[in-house]
Amino acid sequence: MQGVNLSWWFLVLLLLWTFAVVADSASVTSSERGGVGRSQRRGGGGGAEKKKRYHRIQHGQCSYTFILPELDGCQAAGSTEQYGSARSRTSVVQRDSPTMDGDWPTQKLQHLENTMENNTQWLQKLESFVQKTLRRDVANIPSHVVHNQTAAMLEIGTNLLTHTAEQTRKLNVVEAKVLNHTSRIEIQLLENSLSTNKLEKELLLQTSEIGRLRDKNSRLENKVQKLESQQRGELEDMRQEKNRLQSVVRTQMSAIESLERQLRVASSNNTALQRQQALLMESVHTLINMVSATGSPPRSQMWRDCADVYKAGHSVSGLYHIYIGNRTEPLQVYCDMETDGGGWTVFQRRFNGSVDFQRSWSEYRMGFGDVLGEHWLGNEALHHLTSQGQYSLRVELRDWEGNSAHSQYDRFTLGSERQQYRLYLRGYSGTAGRQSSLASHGTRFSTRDQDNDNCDHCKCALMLTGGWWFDACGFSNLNGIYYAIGHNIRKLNGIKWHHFRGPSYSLHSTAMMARPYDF
Ligand SMILES: [Ca+2]
Repeated sequence: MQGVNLSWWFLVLLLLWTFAVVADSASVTSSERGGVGRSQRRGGGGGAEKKKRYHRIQHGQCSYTFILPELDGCQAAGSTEQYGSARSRTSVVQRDSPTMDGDWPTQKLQHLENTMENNTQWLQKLESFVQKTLRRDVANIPSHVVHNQTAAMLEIGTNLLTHTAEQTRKLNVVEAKVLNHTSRIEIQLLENSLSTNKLEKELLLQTSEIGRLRDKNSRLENKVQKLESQQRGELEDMRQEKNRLQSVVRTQMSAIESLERQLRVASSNNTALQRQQALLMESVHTLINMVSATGSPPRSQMWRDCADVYKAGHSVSGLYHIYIGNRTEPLQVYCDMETDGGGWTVFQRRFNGSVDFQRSWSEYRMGFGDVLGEHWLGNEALHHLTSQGQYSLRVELRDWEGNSAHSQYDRFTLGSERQQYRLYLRGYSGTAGRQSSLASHGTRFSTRDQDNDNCDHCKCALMLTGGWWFDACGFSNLNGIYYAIGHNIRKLNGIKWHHFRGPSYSLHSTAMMARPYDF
């Protein structure tokens, strides 16, 4: 009986030790989840009790308490706990959280598998030992003791199996988690490598783009530098050109000033010559008076105009002497004895441009030119002629194409010099336009030195040249500049009769003549 008891106790001790090892393995898994070790064999979780393990067995009326030392090498430190078996086999198990070492799940699994295998071997050994011991001692053991021990053993075995199944389930869960985690990490790694590739490609693209932009920038800088140098050159050229033009302008200005000085001298000379001419004319008139006083013709031959000459039997056009206004001195005139019945006293003729009609007031008053050629009889003589009675006016015109036309006025009177030789006309007819090109309402005579026109802000005699009855400035000027053929178009200051050939056509020949209205 004593031998049976000793064997039994030995068996219980072995079972408890095995159970402690299995409980350690279980606590590894439990601690992985952050939980507190829940081994039912542990007699509480106090700090001091961690060094020792208490196991209590009830056997009939007696209870037995076993105190087992903690296994060597079991330490808890930080995130890692080390567990040692009875054979000092150690392994490292890491927590579920991701760590730097990728092999820890494999190691942990290996460790757990090894532990389970050891446990299984120990269980098998225990079973065989128990069977042997039981067989040897079973005859000596009372049947109720055997029953009790067998029940306790079965209970322990069942607990061990349950625990093993639980461990296996947990192992599966851990394995699945590890696999999930690994695949997640792999996927993440793959994604990371993909995005890294993408970023590298983008980086390459950006680098090439930056290089391209740098090239472009350098090209543009070169271009800008070229343009700047070109502009500098052009600016320099323009500056030189400007200086040259300024010097030319200065030269021109000095030339103009000297010309103006010469012009002033020439005009003063001209005035002196005019004075000399007037003196000579007075001398000539005095001589004519003296001659006529000595030998004046008979009263019957003192014709007042060319109509009288015509009536006296002279029907050939030419130079005749007439005595206007009972004057004693004769006046040489050209008589037209052919046009419209003859008897016309001509006071203006132009046909070749041989005489300059750009004359002063006094010259137009006294008359100028050659009586047989181009001439102006004189405003004073004309005033006296038209004051003798009722006179008509006829204007003969011819253009450069050989066309002739005329304008005729039934009534023609010229005022005195005090009236600025005002022109009065009435009764227009003729072929040189359906209306008169001469103003008929008392237009005054103007020359370059006497502005009597109706233009308030201009001098028609200066613009259109010659002496004439300028209105403002009117439709005619037969005393303008004589332009030769080919130069007579688009000339506003030529010999103009607006209603015959327009405002800018300069005519070939003209004649103005007077004749008594009742001729
Ligand atoms: Ca004026």
